[in-house]
Amino acid sequence: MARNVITYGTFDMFHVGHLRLLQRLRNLGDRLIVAVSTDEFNAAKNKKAIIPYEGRAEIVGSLKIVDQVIPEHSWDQKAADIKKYDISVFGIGDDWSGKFDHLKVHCEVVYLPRTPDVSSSALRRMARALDPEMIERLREVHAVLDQMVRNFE
Ligand code: C2G
Repeated sequence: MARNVITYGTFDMFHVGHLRLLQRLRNLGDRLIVAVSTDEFNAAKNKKAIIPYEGRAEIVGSLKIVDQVIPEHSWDQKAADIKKYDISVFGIGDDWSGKFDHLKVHCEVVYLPRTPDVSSSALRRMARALDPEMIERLREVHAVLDQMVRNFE
């Protein structure tokens, strides 16, 4: 019987932390299903991804270690997904440690160590800082501060 593994996430600005997690999860079974958070669900998570759902799903789905991508619409779909896709293992990073123990009645639940020093939120901050409009605004602020200093001299 195939051991199907499932995980859930936003996977914005796909990076090596996401990749290593998916690789470790894939090695726990024969098939890996990834539920990618929709943009609407991200709003419920108070997350604003830089990359829209379609792009995030396409990137995750392009990985040879990922057998199927489904949308994650809500917090409450996991139990139904586990039944629908005949899941043996639910896995996620240990920033969620303990949060999904209620799924243990349906399947194994594993929390895997996150990859340190990389995060989508840091990449989002960098992307925003490099945004040309932001740089223009910073230039204007700098000019005003410069003028203020000159006024005091
Ligand atoms: N991750 C990781 N190492 C990092 C960053 C992320 O192992 N440096 C893992 C997270 O622990 C998570 C997965 O990569 O298991 C996806 O991370 P996010 O996109 O931040 O997922 P999140 O927004 O936490 O969504 O219902 C569950 C939620 O949808 C999880």
